[in-house]
Amino acid sequence: MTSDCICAPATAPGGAISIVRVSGAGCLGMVDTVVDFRHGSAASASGFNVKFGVIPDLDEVLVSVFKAPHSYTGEDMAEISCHASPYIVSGILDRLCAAGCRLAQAGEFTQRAFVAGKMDLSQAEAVADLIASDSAASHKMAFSQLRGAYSQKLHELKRQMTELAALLELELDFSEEDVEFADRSRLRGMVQETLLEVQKLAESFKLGNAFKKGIPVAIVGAVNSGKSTLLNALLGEDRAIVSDIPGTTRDTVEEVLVLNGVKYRFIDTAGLRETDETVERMGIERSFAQIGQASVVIVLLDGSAVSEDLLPIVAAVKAHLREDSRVIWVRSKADLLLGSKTGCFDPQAPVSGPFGIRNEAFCSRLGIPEAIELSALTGQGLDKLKEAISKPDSDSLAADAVLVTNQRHYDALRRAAEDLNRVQDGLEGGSPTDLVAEDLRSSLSALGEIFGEILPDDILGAVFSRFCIGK
Ligand SMILES: Nc1nc2c(ncn2[C@@H]2O[C@H](COP(=O)(O)OP(=O)(O)OP(=O)(O)O)[C@@H](O)[C@H]2O)c(=O)[nH]1
Ligand SMILES: [Mg+2]
Repeated sequence: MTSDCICAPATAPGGAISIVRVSGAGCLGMVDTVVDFRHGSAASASGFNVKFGVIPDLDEVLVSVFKAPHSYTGEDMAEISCHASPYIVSGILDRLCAAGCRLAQAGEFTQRAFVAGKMDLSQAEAVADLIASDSAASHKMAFSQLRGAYSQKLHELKRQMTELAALLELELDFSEEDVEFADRSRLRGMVQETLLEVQKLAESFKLGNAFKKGIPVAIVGAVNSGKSTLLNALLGEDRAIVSDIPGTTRDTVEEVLVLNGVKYRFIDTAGLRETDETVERMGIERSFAQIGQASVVIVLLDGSAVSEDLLPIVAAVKAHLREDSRVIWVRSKADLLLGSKTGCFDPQAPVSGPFGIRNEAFCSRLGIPEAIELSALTGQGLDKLKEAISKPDSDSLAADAVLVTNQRHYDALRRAAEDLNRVQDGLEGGSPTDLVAEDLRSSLSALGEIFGEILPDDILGAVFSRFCIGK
């Protein structure tokens, strides 16, 4: 274990109180040279202790003392709570350094906790994610990873694979006698089961990553269909330029919004229409690209337009949609619909004509399953739209499934799956047992990388450099 003592501010500038953290064997003696305690000393304190003290000519402080091994890093530690003046904080750090500490690097406290076996690497990464979490979804995923739900799932998979490896090794031991010791069909069943679980976990990265970074939602439709007005209504502010001139939005405009605890990246796009104008054409190409990339696509169809005129828009959107994206069809400008003062469609109104057509007829003419009637101007239908966007995501988040949120884990899981695939092929094709066992070992070590069991120092360094100083 590293024996030098490190110190760092653990709180960001601002606020009323700041905390300076110190860790390492002998650090409490260094704290004693900096702080005059009214009773006793930090070094002589036992277990966990909070002590009042004075730093001469600088500040009055409260020092929380944590004796090894019952601390975050597993080493002797102290947290000095002082008044939040940058002058005081740097003064304390100067004095601690003069007493023998050095300034900690980013993530060094958590790295020590990992080295001391206080947490595995995936839990250490969850600490950084927890600090960065900005929605109920990202917080929930980071917190459950920190509490070990994710590690438990991986340990279970590892246990299954170790069992497999043991069966294969057993066969290897008896190979000279030319006997197939393990029951190959049972082995195949176990590999298949484990492979499916590893693949499922790897696939969950798409959702987990989207929850963490914000699920992309594209707002698309013909020019003047009300896309920018809708973005502004969702945000509750005038973010995008709105005008009755068709082709107002030329480039994509992106804003983040949290709905039902889930973070979304709303992307307003250039309106779709035939044009020879080069810049507008480029904007429209970007709109098509967004349709292909977004997880959720809101298609605005001007409810006051002649529905047949919208057919090319529906066709163009469908042609660019990804198979796994969610489409929400919206009949916009619902306040303009005939027979409606409030914006609600009057069921007694005629079923044909540009303004009077009922929603069901509107949808069936366009060949779409259903459309939310919305007026971004009056707010009618806005809650229904928000619900349609966020309900499926908040439901899948509530399902308590273990989700992969980290690219490094995803890469390791994919490698583990590839190795297991080879194991499966090897068993099917009757490959020599030692080759199959080799692939199995390689898949086990890929899984072990997630916990940080076998990991080169440079990867460890890269993981911890994502942290802030003081964590
Ligand atoms: N009555 C009514 N008018 C609306 C509604 N939404 C937008 N408009 C009007 O429709 C016109 C076009 O609105 P925008 O939001 O700029 O439309 P857009 O789809 O972003 O248009 P482009 O950027 O040109 O593609 C503006 O005059 C808006 O005030 C609505 O719900 N009801
Ligand atoms: Mg616009």
